[in-house]
Amino acid sequence: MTRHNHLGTIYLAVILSATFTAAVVTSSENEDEYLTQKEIILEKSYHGLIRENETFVEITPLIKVDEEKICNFHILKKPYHEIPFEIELVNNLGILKARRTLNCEKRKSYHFEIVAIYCDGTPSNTANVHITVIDINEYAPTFLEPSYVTEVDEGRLYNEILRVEATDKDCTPLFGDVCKYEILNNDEPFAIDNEGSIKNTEPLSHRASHNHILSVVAYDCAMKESAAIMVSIKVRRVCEAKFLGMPERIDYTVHIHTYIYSSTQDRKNTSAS
Ligand SMILES: [Ca+2]
Ligand SMILES: [Ca+2]
Repeated sequence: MTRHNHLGTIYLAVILSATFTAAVVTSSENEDEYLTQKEIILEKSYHGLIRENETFVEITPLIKVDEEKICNFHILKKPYHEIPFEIELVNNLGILKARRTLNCEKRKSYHFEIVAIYCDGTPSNTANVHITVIDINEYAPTFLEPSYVTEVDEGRLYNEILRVEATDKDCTPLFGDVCKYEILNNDEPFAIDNEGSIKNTEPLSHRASHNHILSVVAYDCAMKESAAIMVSIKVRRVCEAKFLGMPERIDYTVHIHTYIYSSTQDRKNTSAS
């Protein structure tokens, strides 16, 4: 082998080696790029809001994908976890919908995972989805009792005659807490506070009215009104003799005692004599 030929062989080997190395580097870069692309298909997590009477989920941020690469979505289901949602690909967006109307009184939020499916069938990275069910005011308050009856003495001012109570089935404080009670009769001497406590605003008279019948309603904090219930307040007559009678009875007992005592003494004296 001449010296020239030997140099030529070395030169060829160097070129081949460089080409091979370049090819390996390019292939590895492509793979990295492919993996990176896979990883950024979905965000780490998405937050959804859905109103109780609707099925469309308003999602933030939007689940944006490239329809040339992505052909579908899947919700990853866990055993025994009901996920009443479905997701479909529409115009490069993942659209989440509830399969039925939801009820925040039963469940206020849902959490599950989704993946995008590449057109070759392989899945993308997974993303968390948190969905909150927004309350709507579908319930009016209802009273614990269908009606209330009580009795009071005439001539007295009470701090509280009785307390009525209503509850509301909605799941948020605005729609589900009872904020106010009201007596609908304008001409009755009673007041009710926001806790449902009823008192009289002037002493009652049995002679003027034996029984006051009030119509009472409750409101939730968004002022949705309940059906009215009846509160019946009977006025007990307070007999004046009741108070005057007490000392008389004591006197009477003392007299009897004195009578018995003196009779016994008399009998003793008689038998002794
Ligand atoms: Ca509700
Ligand atoms: Ca309500």
